[in-house]
Amino acid sequence: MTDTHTYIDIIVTDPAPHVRQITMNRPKQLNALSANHLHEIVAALNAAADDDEVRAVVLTGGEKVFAAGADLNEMAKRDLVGELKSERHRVWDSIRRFPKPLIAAVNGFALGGGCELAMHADIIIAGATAKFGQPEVNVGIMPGAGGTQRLARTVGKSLAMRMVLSGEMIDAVTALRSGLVAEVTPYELTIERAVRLARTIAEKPPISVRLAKEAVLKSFDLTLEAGLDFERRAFNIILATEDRKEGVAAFLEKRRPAFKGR
Ligand code: CO8
Repeated sequence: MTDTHTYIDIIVTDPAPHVRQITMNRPKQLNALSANHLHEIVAALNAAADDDEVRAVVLTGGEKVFAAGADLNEMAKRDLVGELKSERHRVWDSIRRFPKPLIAAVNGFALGGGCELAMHADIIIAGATAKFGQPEVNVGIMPGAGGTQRLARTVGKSLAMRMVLSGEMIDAVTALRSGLVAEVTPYELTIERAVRLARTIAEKPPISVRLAKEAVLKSFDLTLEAGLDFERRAFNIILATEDRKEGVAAFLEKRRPAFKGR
């Protein structure tokens, strides 16, 4: 089933079997994340979550920019009272809770909220031109969508501090070395590689993938003991699936498995 919503700021396509692609498309504003833009991304993710045909999602932007952060025209109007009443955090929570594999394919700038959005993905594939940064201090604010927490957990304290306190950007090679991204590709191949990876993941048993994603994410929140406990329970749940029987049987019978997602 394709996504039948009408969008203004994003383009939704199905580039491969079981793979959905969400392309941010506000080129004049460098994909700045306005409230509508973020709502559309969440609507598309919700549609992908509800669609059994979709097993992995690629989120990408343009050639020169993934996303240049919060929309600074909207930011100019934000104040404390408005922020306290705002439901904005729910938008980010929805992205955080997206249950299927989410791959960010990043070319060009991923700045501020754009870098934070990329970090909400499970895997980041970066084009060689990618630049990541948390430049909020340059405009008198600080990261507000998880940048301080996710960056420190991902690249370590020193590099996170450098980026958050100075606003300096890092290039794709530094992002790879620091573990922010999984792979660097020539920029013209970034989306193709991300879709291929999504396709590989989409061929795996969906329940295994879903619980494995959840288990890896738990490692950011839980103690090792609690995380191992979660993993053990998730593993036991998977033992009850038809796909587990099919996977092992196919291996022993030397054929390709046909996973059904149950
Ligand atoms: N918001 C609104 N418009 C923007 C933004 C933005 N974040 N970034 C660029 N634009 C607009 C520019 O105003 C310009 O518009 P116009 O053509 O009408 O003058 C157009 O996009 C092109 O921009 P530039 O001319 O500046 O393009 P350059 O190629 O020279 O520079 C840069 C590209 C380096 C990306 C530069 O545009 C830049 O530094 N942008 C701002 C980046 C930034 O500071 N981002 C952080 C914003 S704060 C934030 O993200 C806080 C997150 C908090 C929670 C998340 C909420 C979503």
